[in-house]
Amino acid sequence: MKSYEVNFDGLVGPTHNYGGLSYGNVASQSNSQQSSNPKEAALQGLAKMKALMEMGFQQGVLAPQERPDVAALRRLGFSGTDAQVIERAAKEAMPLLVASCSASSMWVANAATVSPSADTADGRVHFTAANLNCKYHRSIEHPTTSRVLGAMFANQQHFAHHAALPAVAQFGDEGAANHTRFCREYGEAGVEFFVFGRSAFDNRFPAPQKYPARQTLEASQAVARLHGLRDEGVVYAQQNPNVIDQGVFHNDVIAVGNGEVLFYHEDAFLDTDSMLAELQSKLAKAGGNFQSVCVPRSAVTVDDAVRSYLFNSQLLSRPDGSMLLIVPQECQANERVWTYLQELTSSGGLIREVKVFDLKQSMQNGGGPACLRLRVALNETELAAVNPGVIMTPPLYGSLTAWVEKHYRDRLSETDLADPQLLLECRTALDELTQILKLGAVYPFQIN
Ligand code: SUG
Repeated sequence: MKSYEVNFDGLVGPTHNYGGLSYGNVASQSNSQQSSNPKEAALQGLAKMKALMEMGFQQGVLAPQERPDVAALRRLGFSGTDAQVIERAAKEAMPLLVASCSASSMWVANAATVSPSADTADGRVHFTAANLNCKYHRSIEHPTTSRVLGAMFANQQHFAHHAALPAVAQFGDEGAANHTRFCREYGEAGVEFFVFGRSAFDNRFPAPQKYPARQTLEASQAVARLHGLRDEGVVYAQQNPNVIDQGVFHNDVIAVGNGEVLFYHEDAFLDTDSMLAELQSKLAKAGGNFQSVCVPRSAVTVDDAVRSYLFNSQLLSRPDGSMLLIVPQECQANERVWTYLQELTSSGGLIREVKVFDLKQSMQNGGGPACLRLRVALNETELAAVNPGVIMTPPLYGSLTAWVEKHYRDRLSETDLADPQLLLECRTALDELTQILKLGAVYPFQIN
């Protein structure tokens, strides 16, 4: 049976703004308080989805969340009508209003960890929503993420959904941003590669000194258990704590994998040699031939990687077996990175082509091409069981761009977040979106 990797991209929500909310994420911190352009952000994301669809890849779309999150503000003690809740939060605790307005759910690589049916004990595709517990503005995403994923992958014969892990730092889980899967074919059993930043219970693992390590080993292990993965199909590796301290807040800022290939920076991991040997031997048992492409620090520094997002790229398999790398424009702007990419694609290796996308609106918050997509490997039967409303087609692209043009502002600054009109605009837009994507009622304002 045919199988595919389907990329579900996060649609940027109408409150996209630069809140400076993510300590440890260099772009988020350095662009704090700049005014944003939500319309441009959403259109840039849609242009990437359209381009991949036109190149023949399976492409889907994941809906944004309801923001401002009035229910979250109520849990923090703000009361009255919805407009009063926003007004009081703006007056008494602006940082909490900013957090409750973040459009951060666009970075759907953090929505969940997904294991394809070929890897799991019960032969279903498993999803665990990420608790994103390291940052308040992201920790409020998972209840709606679960409802949206449930509406997209509703068929219980093929899809199993797990609630987010316990909401404590010991089980900090950032989803697929720290998870890669190696395989010969998407429909065959593979090796799931979980990368963690620290251990919550075992102090033999070194932790970063400056910035938080968001993913724990214990969270990754819990996800592997929930999904029913076999020990022979799992490899755990620790991120180098020094690169976390240089702004590598997720492993997908320093490494990307696809098929049998891992593309990574020399400084990305601790114990790289034993990790590569384990990946090689476990993939060999699954019938695959593991290959790695190491980018040396002499060619590209960690700082170059963090600024250009070279590794936050999408590594895609083409029908002839070769691979294509989807990178953000910032890679072209960095001379060392661009030179490296020219050499890589002309070296006769597997990665033959680079395509550049303008994702500046998202990039300024630390979200590149890979952050914006959640990969779900599906066989033909499973793909047919996905809610067809969320699969990208030329008419859906047309409807979504018209929807963005109609509802989104082209400028948003912090003071605009306090405007009660913004809440009404967002709810009107999202109500229409659930009809376009045929999701049913998934947002708090539609349910309560
Ligand atoms: O969690 N930025 C996100 C970026 C997530 C990128 N995802 C991956 N690497 N997979 C984060 O730090 C910034 C929001 C702000 O500052 O307004 C933010 O949440």
